[in-house]
Amino acid sequence: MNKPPFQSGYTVSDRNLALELVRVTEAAALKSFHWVGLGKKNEADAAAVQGMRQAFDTVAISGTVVIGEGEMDEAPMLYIGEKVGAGGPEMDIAVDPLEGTNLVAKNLPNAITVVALAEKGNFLHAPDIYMDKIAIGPGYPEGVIDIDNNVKTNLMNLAKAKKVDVSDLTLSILERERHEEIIAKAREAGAHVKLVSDGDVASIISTCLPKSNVDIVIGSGGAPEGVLAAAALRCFDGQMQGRLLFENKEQIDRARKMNPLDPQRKLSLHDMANGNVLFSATGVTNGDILKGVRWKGNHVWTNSIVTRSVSKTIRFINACHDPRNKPQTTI
Ligand code: VTB
Ligand code: MG
Ligand code: MG
Repeated sequence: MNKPPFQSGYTVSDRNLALELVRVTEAAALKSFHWVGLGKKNEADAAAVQGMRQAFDTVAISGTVVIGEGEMDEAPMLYIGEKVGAGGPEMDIAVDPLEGTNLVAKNLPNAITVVALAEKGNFLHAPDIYMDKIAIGPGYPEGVIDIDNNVKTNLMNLAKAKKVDVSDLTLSILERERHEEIIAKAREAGAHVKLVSDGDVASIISTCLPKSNVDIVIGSGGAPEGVLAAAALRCFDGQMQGRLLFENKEQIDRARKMNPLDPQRKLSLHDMANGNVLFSATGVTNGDILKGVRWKGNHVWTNSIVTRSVSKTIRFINACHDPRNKPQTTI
């Protein structure tokens, strides 16, 4: 195992922790890309989890997974409550080792590996249920979007703030039956609709980057993915709101135990990811925000994005890896 760089380890505000985090998402991507297009989403996911888990062992932190692969009895690694890191300051960790397992299985765009860090107690403890989400990129006045407004109103307010017509806006949404009404209403209002089969974290990030035409993301997806997207948007200065979608009272009671505040309230970015936040993602398949893993001869290329809420610097990191030089636990 690598020695921690400092005796005391990293705190969330140490800027070089960002590079360590890139190694973690790279490690997950370098393991899972072997499964691209093989139709085996669980194997791809397991490989990503293994890569990510190993890479954490070399980082000088004491992390606790708060958004992870499930409960202790349902996930062998990176389960909620699991301790990761080589030792150091305590912090909370949110992971989706492979966001878009289907995308890898089918070799479709936008599969990414994702990690976010925050100081203890600063991530929403989101149960594995759905969350209603609405998100836009940076540069708009606060309050342009509201999860309680209908889709037409949100589109009109955004168009006004952007000084364009609704017909100049693109809304990205997961292609699901439950979204049929939103899709119809958005088209009725004149917006372009981009349907994606999976991966709303990448969609939400894409509202913040000039690499895509996506202006707004609306609709429900995984609640853990909502927290990860919120962590990203804290760093990119985007806007987002969420609301957990409970199916029964048992789920509500459970969420209430995990979080002190009313779990059914409208969630702001800061309700989901507060304080100092770090975010890193690496592309597995080519996508709107990142290139996927590519291999040429003995070299494997990765493309990652890493950012910190304190500086809001957005770094894209291209790396060329030579797997022959990498012992199992280091990337
Ligand atoms: C959501 C979305 C993810 O899977 O969790 C989705 O947030 C699952 O939704 O980005 P369904 O149950 O409707 O399929 C992703 O698309 C990929 O993990
Ligand atoms: Mg996952
Ligand atoms: Mg996911």
